[in-house]
Amino acid sequence: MAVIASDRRTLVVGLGKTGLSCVRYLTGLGREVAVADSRPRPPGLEQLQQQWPEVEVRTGDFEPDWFSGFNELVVSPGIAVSEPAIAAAAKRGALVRGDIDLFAEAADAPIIAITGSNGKTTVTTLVGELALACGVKAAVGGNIGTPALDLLGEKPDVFILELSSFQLETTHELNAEVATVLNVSDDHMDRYPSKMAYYQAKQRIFRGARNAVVNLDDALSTPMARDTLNFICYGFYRVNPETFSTREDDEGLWITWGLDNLLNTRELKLAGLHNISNVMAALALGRAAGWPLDTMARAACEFRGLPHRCEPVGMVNGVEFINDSKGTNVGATVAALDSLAPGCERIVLIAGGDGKGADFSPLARPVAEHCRAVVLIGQDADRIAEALAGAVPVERGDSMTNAVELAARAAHKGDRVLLSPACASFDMFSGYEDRGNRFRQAVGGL
Ligand code: UMA
Ligand code: ADP
Repeated sequence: MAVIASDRRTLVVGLGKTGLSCVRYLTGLGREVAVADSRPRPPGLEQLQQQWPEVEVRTGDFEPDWFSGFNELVVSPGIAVSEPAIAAAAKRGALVRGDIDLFAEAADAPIIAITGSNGKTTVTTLVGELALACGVKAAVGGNIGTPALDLLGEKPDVFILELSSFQLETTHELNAEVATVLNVSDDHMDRYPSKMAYYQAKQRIFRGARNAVVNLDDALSTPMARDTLNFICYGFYRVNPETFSTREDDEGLWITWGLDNLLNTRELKLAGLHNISNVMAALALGRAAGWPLDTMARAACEFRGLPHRCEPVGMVNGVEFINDSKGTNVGATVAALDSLAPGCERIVLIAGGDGKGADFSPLARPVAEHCRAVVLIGQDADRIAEALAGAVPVERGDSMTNAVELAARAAHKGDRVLLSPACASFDMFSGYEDRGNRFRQAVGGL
């Protein structure tokens, strides 16, 4: 590749997966880059020093003076742009952007972009499966795992991106073929000054988009600026032309497209109403991309879902244990409780961890309606107990093993024990997978 002379010095802020992908991409274009990370030994440091020894790296506290020597900052999602050194550079006129902004500039295939407080990974993975079934070569990445810039080399027919509010904050113009905000409920309130700021970050996904997929059951999913956007809508019990919806008859609940039944939800391997909503969203995204409906419907029925998301992990003494460790905010746990209650007597909920500043009060209604008892773990156990206001008996677990034992003791035959923490896991575990795996192990040990 020809080296392009650069008139810009770029500082890559953050050296996680995203930072490395930015260095790889920018140095590949012949651009001069340096790296800053506030952690003393950030992940990827050794790889950076081996592969790009010429790239200057500074670790530890951000130095505003050093930052001011750059006219472009590419900031990783784990770092808020309100960080004083970044805010000062922006004030001075530096361009502050993220990896998705770089990606959008370079992408040479249509982008399907998915955000939302919950269901992003499920819908992104499912849209990838639909593409495969339709014979479309798709590159799937973003918040789901592979940094977007690392997808460019795949030369796909379509990019399918899961995007977080953090990634969207630093994206100026995504220009997606189709974009969606699946739903909005509180999350990351430790990072945003207000709910509005979080909501506005999500709305940036529609910038420059051609089509929007809109969830009629969540008003906050509608694009604020809609002039040039074509809408494809979905929602429960709203049968209408150009809409994915549901209708019930003696054969059960159908997903419809326009006035026609498309698939019977009994054929789905995914469980729960929230997953029917996810399937409608995925079909609508595929429809906007021009993929055939019947092939998509067949592929949706084959999709088994992902681990740690309402995943059955065992049956002990007539009690079913369900791992929803990825339920890391209040909205996810409300959805899990409402979705799983119809299939059992009562639920014993295990919840708690780091609530990221959330308001737990929306848990009170589904807990009172569906739960026999609640076992709380982690740093925000007291705040959750307060929000539940004595609706059902509450116990404290001091480890996952202890919590599972307490929950098993409280449960009756025909109940479900559900781990759906409504919180991040980092106060007790290395991540949601670790938390879910320990739950599974504890169930195995009963
Ligand atoms: N950090 C510092 N100082 C720094 C840089 C980072 O303390 O200078 C910390 C951050 O606060 C964070 C951690 O390091 O706790 C990782 O941040 P990062 O930006 O380096 O993360 P990456 O390794 O680049 O991974 C990111 C996404 N991580 C975050 O948004 C925190 C990954 O999503 C994503 O898969 C990856 O880019 C590829 O696109 C993970 C995530 O937790 C799964 N996302 C959040 C969520 O889903 O709720 C938004
Ligand atoms: P994300 O990537 O947005 O975190 P996931 O697909 O990983 O979403 O699902 C995370 C959790 O959110 C699941 O454990 C499930 O309980 C819940 N969930 C999934 N889809 C939805 C939805 N459409 N509405 C509400 N909650 C959902």
